[in-house]
Amino acid sequence: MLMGMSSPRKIGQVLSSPVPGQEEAIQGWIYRTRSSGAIVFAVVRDSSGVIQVTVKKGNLPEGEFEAAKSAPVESSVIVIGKVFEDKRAPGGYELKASSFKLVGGADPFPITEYQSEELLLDNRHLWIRSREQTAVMKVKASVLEGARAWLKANDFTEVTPPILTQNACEGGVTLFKLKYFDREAYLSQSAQMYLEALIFSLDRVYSLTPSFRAEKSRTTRHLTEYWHLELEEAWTDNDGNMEVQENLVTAMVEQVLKDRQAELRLLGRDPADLKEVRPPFKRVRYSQAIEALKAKGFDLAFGSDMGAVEERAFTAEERAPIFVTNFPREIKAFYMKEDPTDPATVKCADMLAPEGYGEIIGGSERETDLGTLTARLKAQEIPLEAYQWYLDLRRFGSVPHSGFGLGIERVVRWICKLEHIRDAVPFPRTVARCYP
Ligand code: NSS
Repeated sequence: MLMGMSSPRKIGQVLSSPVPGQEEAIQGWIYRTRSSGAIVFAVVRDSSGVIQVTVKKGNLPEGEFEAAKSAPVESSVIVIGKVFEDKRAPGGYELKASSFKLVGGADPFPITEYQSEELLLDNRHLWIRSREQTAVMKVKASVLEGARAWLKANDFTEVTPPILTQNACEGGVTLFKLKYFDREAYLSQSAQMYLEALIFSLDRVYSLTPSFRAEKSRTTRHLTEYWHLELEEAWTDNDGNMEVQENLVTAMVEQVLKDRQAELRLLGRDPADLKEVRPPFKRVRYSQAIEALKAKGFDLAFGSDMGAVEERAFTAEERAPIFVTNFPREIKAFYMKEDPTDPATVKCADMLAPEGYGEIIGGSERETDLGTLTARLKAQEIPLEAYQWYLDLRRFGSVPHSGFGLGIERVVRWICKLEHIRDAVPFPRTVARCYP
């Protein structure tokens, strides 16, 4: 609250319990404005909604009327006025202003109704004020809130791994390299190896950090910087870990359905679409997925990777996420444990979001045997020096354990039904863009 003001209320509060004739103070930004002669209609927004303010000459000091008349969109204002019903106004009520104070004026706003995607991205710092972007950010906050509440209730401890690292957890191709004094280091692709070290004291851990991937390809599901929720648990195999994943994702969706139905609707996502998201999720082996895709006309064989196109086709008809397990060892990371019942494959699972959205989680049981792990690193030509500390974890009380990484923006993209992942983050970082 600003000094000397009678306590302002959120626009959403005013509209949800309107008392005709009652005086209210609001503070916000002009969303739309038009005037005709002695009357100005300004739609004002704040974080909770929009309301129409009617400013009539004679009802307030002349200077304030003139200010209201000439204030451009995105000017910030404090308004006092009485509540009146008006069926044509958004929300069904308006404020008739008795005071209209301009706090910060505005230059002509660079974003008008029809704008190119590029212009919106150049003006991202202003475009994030839009109702769509605001809705996405609220949904994202609920996704994180639902995740943290579930993780706390299930005894996972949040930890803070480093971002500067000398390990390439997910391979050399997508590493952002940097000079670390006289050495080379990278921006973290994954906290996994550090989380693996932390289970020996904390059993069940998770972290929420930015991860970095120097992805050169322009796709609708890759960012170069994204928010990564990673989890690791001791004494758990891949099946137990998949149960954690499906329960966690369900908790995220439930939190959104509890608090953000209006935002989902504004984004064009019918909340009813998400009702089928409840455990257990379907489980399909990679080999079965390949057969199903071959039947759809894809030219694939055991050992082919499943990319965005295959995942889209595979999940198009689904209404809840689906697990694909037992990928071939050759196309998966060095740390995944071989499945003794099917040695060409590893004990892993990707969780694919429905309706064509595709991968949102990559997880696995971890190789615990020192000799096997060393051999896998050598086979993938990974220099062992930087991994000695990691191999120590197998030398001192090695324990069965599993974990996964979930891309927060991938989940938000699916839940909000967004075309492009960049709209799931306020300031997207992609191969083409690091500004603003
Ligand atoms: O590469 S992953 O599949 N797996 C890992 O990084 C493991 N080391 C995680 C772990 O077990 N702790 O990435 C995990 C998820 C993946 O399923 C996506 O949802 C997301 O991270 N991901 C991305 N999101 C946005 N942009 C990009 N470029 C991206 N890459 C992965």
